[in-house]
Amino acid sequence: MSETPTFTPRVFSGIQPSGGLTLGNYLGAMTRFVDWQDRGTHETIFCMVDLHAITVPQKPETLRHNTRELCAGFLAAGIDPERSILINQSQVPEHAQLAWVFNCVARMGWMGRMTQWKDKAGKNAEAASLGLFAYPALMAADILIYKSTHVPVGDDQKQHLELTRDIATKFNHDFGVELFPITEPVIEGAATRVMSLKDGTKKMSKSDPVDASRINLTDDADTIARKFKKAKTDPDPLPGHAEALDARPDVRNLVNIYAALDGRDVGTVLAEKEGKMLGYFKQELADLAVEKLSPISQEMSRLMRDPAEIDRMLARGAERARAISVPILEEVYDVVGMVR
Ligand code: AQP
Repeated sequence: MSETPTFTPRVFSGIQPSGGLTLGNYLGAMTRFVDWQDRGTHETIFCMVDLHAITVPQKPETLRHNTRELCAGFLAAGIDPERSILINQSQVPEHAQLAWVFNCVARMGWMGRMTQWKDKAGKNAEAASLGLFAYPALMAADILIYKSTHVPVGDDQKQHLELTRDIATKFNHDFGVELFPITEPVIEGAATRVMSLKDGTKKMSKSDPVDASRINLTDDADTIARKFKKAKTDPDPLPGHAEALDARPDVRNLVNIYAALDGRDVGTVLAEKEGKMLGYFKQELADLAVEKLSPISQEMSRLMRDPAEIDRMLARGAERARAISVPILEEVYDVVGMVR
């Protein structure tokens, strides 16, 4: 009997440069990435997934700008390009090469069931790009081209990670190997799903046409305060425990954001703030958000003054990433039967 292989403990995660970073990306993803890096138990690889961004139309100059700005966001939030590998996906071609192999492993039915595909393609699936449909196979390749063992993400990515596990399992089974690990999704923290400020049942999203629905990491203090002030809520005061927020999704969202920004759990926050009116709480929330986010946005603008330095950093990241991804792709090609 063959022994189960042990995989290098390795964390991978990515963010699309499809717009500016939101508070949802920051709390649901970025702060978790920094935790993993600082824990030092795993190799950490973080990626600007520019190939994912073009599954919907992007203006080339805007995409370049957003990729650099996202890189500045990673750095400003605390990702250290020495301790972590920081890359943009298109500079590591093995992602796309493995994605093709996975396109041939994944089944049409699996892809058709993805809620993100149904949401984004909507009723007009005929007009959506083939890339949007195949998106989860590329995401599986992003993760598995490094044989990543752990992937920290927001709650919305859960289904894509299950699909990544299905692809790894099917590949290993079809070829009688144990080449890929069955990656663990890591969805943790007080803000795994930050909701729109205008609709507490809808995810805060960088491509939402309504800017007031989200906090952008580049928003200034006045804008942050105004957006929280105008966030949808109800006239009741804050309750003393979390269950009482079950029927109040808009208020629950603001409390979750407060707890995540303050590094405390929702129960502790509510025990302290019970009975406060929402107008007052929104002001406190705005002050806390400005305190936490303005050093990040200031650092992002400083870094964006030297885009050539960002490009150099990304080229160096790609070199380090390829030292891992090239041998893994070769292993895959050998297993699949490619002559090389
Ligand atoms: N609202 C959110 N709450 C918590 N986590 C979130 N993430 C995104 N939105 C929230 C997490 O951020 C990481 C990167 O996501 P992404 O930007 O690559 O893709 P997305 O999930 O599709 O995010 P958007 O903002 O909705 O982008 P668009 O509008 O371009 O589709 C992931 O870990 C995600 O879970």
